[in-house]
Amino acid sequence: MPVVALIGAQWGDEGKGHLVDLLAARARLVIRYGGGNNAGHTVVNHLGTFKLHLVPSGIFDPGIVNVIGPGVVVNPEVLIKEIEELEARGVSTAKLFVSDRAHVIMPYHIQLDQLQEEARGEGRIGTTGRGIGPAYADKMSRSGIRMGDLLHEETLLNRLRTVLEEKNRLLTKLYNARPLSLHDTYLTYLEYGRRLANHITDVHPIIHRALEKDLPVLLEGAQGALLDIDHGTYPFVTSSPPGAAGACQGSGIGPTHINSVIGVVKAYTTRVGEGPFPTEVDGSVADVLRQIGTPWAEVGTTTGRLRRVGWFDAVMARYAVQVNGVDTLAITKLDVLDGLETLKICTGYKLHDALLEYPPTTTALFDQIEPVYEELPGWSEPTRHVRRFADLPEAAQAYVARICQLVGARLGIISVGPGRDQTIMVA
Ligand code: 2SA
Ligand code: MG
Repeated sequence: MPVVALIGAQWGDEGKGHLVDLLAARARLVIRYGGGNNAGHTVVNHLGTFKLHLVPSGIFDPGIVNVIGPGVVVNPEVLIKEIEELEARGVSTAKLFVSDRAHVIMPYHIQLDQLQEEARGEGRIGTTGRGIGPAYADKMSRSGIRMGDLLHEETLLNRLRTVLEEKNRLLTKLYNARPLSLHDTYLTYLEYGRRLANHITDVHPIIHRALEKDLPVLLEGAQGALLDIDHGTYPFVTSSPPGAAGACQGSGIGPTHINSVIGVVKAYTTRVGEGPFPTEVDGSVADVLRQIGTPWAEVGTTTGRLRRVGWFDAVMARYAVQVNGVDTLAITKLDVLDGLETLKICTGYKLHDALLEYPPTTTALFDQIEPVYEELPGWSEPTRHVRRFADLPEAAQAYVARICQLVGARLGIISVGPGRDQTIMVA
């Protein structure tokens, strides 16, 4: 494993955290490159169950350097809590580094995220309300505050003075909300800077040296390719590029360094928040897919929202594979399908008389399409305990093989449960 990007190839929640935890064992450097605490990775290992929002999943291995890259937006309060919790449970964060170039999620970003969602009414995106969109918008419009700024009193004060004036005008005039105090905000964020001072640094030399030495590097994706700001189901997307290109940009690693892109897909499909979802189902199949009552029920790690569920959509997944140059597929949660009599895979969309091979580019068109399904036989035997591909029920082998054929990537990993060992390494 030289340099591997592990990305979600659906709408997030594909079970990336579980795989990163597994693959991190082979890495020496794990980098989170995008998103913020809208991500929530559940990791179950020998130390227990952890829900990480910002800290890379390589943190459990003391031999691994973990980096929060320049492309991440960081809520320092959340990061501090996460570090304290890890330390309290015996996990060292001594080798956790946060890019001084990463942008800070400020209180007004969170406020604006929520106010904008309210203002959108019926057209709301269903954001996680964590300030992600406004923080990225400020970065792009060059009004952002960066993690490095928290370490310099004067820089922080000057930056805040300019930015807060504008934000307070927006909050009070447009949304009738209360203005933020320069003094309090300054002191709070200066204190965050002090608490994180040992972690905030220029991460470029760390990353560059690892590449020079050919050390195995894992780029840990958050969210999913279909939530991509450019290639996703806009406007029902997140405000960053969560895919392979984002892995390069958000870490500062050039594309020629990336040796493999692993796309993670669930054996079915889920989505939280609003937006198109052609293969969505309800009723008894949805109940099976949601796994309510189990610790791994389809409930968002970050917001606790019930996830929408549906059949595997090979049109969307193939598109994600193409856009991101995914060469290897990791198929998670195959065990959830145990016991279903027949399984459906969406192989195309019907739009009036035409058959589409690619996803539509607008929400209006998504409303008019009908998924075309292929039906495959299910299996009744439980797969939780299977550790070798050949030991899977034949129908399960055929199901995953068909997925790979349809999306155009080779099969690498199958997971059949939340535990680290509930994994089938195919190649
Ligand atoms: P935002 O808050 O601006 O990013 O919301 C915009 C849309 O993006 C969706 N969104 C997500 N959907 C699924 N999973 C997410 N995070 C995972 C989690 C972590 C992961 O478990 O929480 O898989 O990496 C995530 N984050 C954002 C959101 O629902 C809106 O539709
Ligand atoms: Mg998740």
